[in-house]
Amino acid sequence: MWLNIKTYDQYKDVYRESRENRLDFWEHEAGTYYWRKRWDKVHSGSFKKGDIKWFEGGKLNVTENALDRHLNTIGSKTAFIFEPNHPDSFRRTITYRQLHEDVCRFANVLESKGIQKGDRVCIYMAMTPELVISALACARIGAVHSIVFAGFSAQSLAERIQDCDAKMLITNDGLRRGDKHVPLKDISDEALQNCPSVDHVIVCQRTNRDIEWVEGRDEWWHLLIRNASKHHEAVEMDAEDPLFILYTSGSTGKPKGQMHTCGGYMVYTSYTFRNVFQVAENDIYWCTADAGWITGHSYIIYGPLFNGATGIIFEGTPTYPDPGRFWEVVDKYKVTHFYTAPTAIRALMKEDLSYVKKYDLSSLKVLGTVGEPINEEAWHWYHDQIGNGNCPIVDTWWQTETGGIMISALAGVTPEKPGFATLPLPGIEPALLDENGKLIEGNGVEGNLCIKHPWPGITRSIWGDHDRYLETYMKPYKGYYFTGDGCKRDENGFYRITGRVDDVLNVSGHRLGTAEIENAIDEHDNVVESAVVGYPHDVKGQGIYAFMICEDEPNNGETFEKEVRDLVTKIIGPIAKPDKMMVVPGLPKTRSGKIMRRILRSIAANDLENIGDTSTLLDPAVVEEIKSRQA
Ligand code: 7RM
Repeated sequence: MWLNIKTYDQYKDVYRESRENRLDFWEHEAGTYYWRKRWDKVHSGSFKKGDIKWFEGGKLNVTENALDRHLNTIGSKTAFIFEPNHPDSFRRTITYRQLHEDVCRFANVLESKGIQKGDRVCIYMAMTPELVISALACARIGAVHSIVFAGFSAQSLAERIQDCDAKMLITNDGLRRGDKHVPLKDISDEALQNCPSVDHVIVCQRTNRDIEWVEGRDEWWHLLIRNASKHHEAVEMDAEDPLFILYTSGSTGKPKGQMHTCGGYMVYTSYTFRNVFQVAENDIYWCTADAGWITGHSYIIYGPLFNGATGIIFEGTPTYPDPGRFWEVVDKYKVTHFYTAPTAIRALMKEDLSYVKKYDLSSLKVLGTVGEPINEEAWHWYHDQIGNGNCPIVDTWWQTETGGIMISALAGVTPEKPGFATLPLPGIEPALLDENGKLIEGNGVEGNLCIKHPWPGITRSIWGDHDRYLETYMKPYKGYYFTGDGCKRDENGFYRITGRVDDVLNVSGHRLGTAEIENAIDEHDNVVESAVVGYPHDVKGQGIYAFMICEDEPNNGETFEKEVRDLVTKIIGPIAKPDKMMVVPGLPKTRSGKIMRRILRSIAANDLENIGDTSTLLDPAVVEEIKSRQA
């Protein structure tokens, strides 16, 4: 029987059991899936060595668990409801049986193009069912998918394709999000000029705009699937074979390709989805994330399908055609579970309440948040106005690296507390450590959040750079996994994530490295050096503030700022554009040349009184000059 925790007492019991007998706990959970061959060893490896394995020797295909297994029981149940960008465009529902057929067809197409087990396939698409079908078809043939968020630029796309040597790119002619049009095929063409590894491009029609065509390389999705068989025997995978790569920003250098594997990721996303959201048989579950992020992977695609849930794939935005869009969709489909980002809540609570009141939201049973800390004001608005005061809110803390939810209330089962992710899931043991690596025990404390023991969903490596994996996660606190987040544990043992303690920004729930943005800004001819920090922003959570040293003082400040914004958009994408900029004569640096970001953060937050000690700086006068420019 699948574990489905239904009471707080049961949670406490299961948590204790999982702690006393961790491997039995995971083995039992894994035993509920369809394995072609059972594993030889539940778990091996450690954080110290960074060689973590789960269910080694087990053979499976995740799509048999997401699709085939359901055919005899819920084949005619809706797997996905597709809601397009514009409410008047064509919408459709897809049953488990249809989805299975579509995935099999496309798996045959991929194989006919020479894609084999282990090959990488890059997916750069609109939020439509074809994106999900592409990912699942890769999983079915054992190809490793790398989904790239369709808001990234040609250069970012190229970088991600090159890093994993993808052989194929699947894209759309274009997409519409809100009133914007994104020419995905044009962007892909530009990216592919520098990607010799790609020899096939499959284009799925979405906007019917004119596009360039490379004969022999490009082919239409709809023509390819026409003659493809709807039967496909899933390729047998080892539990530890890679399932996908997903790039995420870190504090230094280029984005890291997080590598997730078949067996552990399946067990972990399925277990967490079931227990956190408590979705019942006829519920309608809606996660508003984009499939280009880990939330979309784990809680639009994989977790819900393993559990046979009905989910919504939403192509649009919270504010198009008006700020009532989310609530209109909730009303239309009688959504029971709604999972979104705090930034969306903060943006919508600024709008007139009539956009909420116009719709019947009484179908809602559970609300969720993810991606960043939620402030109490937004929590209460969500709870009162959207949940009508009677829906539990699950504030789910996790990361691309963790594969699935780690700290969260279980909806309606365990207690909630505004601003707190609350308690760890059974199987997960958080630990707080101080700067010196000392374990902080007891309650009412604060420290750097680490995890004590490996769990099945953890990323196994950074694609092509295992040393960086060890450096980033395993070395900072020996014997622990380091999350990069700061965290409080209150008197009752509830956890509150306070934000990153490294140079990673969280802008509207999007994770961005300061170094990446700085590298982009430094490409400007007139920029000598730059430093990027976050500052509190009432909708985005964090805004981006760029301090720049220029070769020549720009004669037109506005033109210069626009050039920098355009440059960052071109190199990374619009999400990384600085909100505020300042040209400075110098940056606050230590004698060893390290930029003192703490000082820049205070200035960016306009917290000029609390800049602190500047005596260790190479040139303390720089700070006075920057302060006077800010004022
Ligand atoms: C799922 C996701 C991970 C970072 C993480 C945190 C922050 C995520 C919460 C949160 C406070 C939360 N993956 N974060 N969830 N902070 N409360 N419930 O977002 O890899 O893109 O980002 O996001 O800083 O380290 S991610």
